[in-house]
Amino acid sequence: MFKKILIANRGEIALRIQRACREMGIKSVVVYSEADREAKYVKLADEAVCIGPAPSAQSYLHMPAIISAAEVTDAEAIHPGYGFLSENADFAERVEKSGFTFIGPTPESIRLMGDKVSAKQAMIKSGVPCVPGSDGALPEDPKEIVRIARAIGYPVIIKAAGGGGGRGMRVVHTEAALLHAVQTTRAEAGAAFNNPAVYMEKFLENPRHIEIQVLADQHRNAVWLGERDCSMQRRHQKIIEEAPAPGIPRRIIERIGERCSAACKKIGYRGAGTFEFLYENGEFYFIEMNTRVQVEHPVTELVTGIDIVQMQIRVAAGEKLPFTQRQIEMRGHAIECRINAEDPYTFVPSPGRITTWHAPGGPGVRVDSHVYANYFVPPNYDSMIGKIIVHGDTRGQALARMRTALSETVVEGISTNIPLHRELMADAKFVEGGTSIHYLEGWMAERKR
Ligand code: MV4
Repeated sequence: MFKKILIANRGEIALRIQRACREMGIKSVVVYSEADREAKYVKLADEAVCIGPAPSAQSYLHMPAIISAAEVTDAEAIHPGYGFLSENADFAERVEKSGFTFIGPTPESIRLMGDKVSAKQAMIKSGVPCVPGSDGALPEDPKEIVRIARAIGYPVIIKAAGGGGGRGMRVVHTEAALLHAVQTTRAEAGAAFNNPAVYMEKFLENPRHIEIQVLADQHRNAVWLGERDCSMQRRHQKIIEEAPAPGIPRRIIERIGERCSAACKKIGYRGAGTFEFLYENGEFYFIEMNTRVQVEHPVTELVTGIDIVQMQIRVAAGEKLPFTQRQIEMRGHAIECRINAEDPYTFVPSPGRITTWHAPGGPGVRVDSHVYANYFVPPNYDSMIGKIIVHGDTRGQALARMRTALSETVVEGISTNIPLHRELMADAKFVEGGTSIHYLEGWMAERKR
């Protein structure tokens, strides 16, 4: 096992990874920008290295600074967390070429999944059901494009191969709008991702976003750890996640979970990963794979009892997964609310000094946060200041625990979205379960302040 790991990230996930290291007897080095000097995880780390000024391009995205920090501190491995460089194949490659272990998949896997066209082709080959669409990237020939769209049937969606997470897509409802949409998406994709390739899918009008968590080791073992329902989102920012997904029959989930673990074996995947699906009318359709630990991983940890971050570290060190699929049991229900420093009505970020911070507690309540009273939320990064995650025997108990937890939470000095979460935990449709990806935006349009 590693003796020392460098954590190439900030915020709550830097603290989360540090806690995993500490429990495993591994020393941790954190890197931080000048804006994060007073962050708790910087104070708590065994070692801390300042890697540059506040703008992430000059700090958390600056590969040479991070690799130098690993060199001067004698770290053996680098954990990228989520965001920043976590899904950057070039970074993974440079980490490994510099003699460190990248805690994550191989650069080849990251590259395969980073290109959404090659990802989808790999999934089709591996038996994972995908959204019906073009066979690979769209050709240049306009006649061919029209023919493909007719075969799929309108509405269709044009997506950039280099996009993902909601970037670089365009819905097309009629043939009259098709070619212009393809052209525009191509141009934007070329500029944004340096890759003009686009592909086409049937546009699913009212799906849910369900994802499957997987873990794989370097010995061809792979398991799936259940699903998460991440449909409560606004502008591709998830705000509530839960496990299991309400109302989906277990046999359907099991069938798709088995397909995901089989695909991991087939492509030689290692580490933690997430298969993202759209779920509509009882069917799962693969859209993308994330090759990192995700913000919402704790809901899976609470229902499985498995520490996903520790598992990432163990499999990166070459250990075998310490359990088989049959030994994984899902228990109860977990819900996560992301706490953002933002106006609860306008969603405008609200950085600044936190004057009061009272975190909730009690049975089945977990708080993953790096902030504290008198902490200054810097304006330079995303606005998430923590997550409240609850677990209960049933979804009803988890909801009740979340309501209590939210009622106990006090944050002063900045605005947060806690009032929004309080309203949503009382919303009849959310409480019923099974809302689609469009529910939150519709709810907000109707909402009264
Ligand atoms: C789709 C879709 C409908 N049909 N693909 C958005 C993010 C990216 N991961 C894929 N996305 C979508 N792809 C087809 N064929 C609708 C979305 C989508 C979405 C997906 C997941 C979560 C939130 C979303 C919000 C709007 C659109």
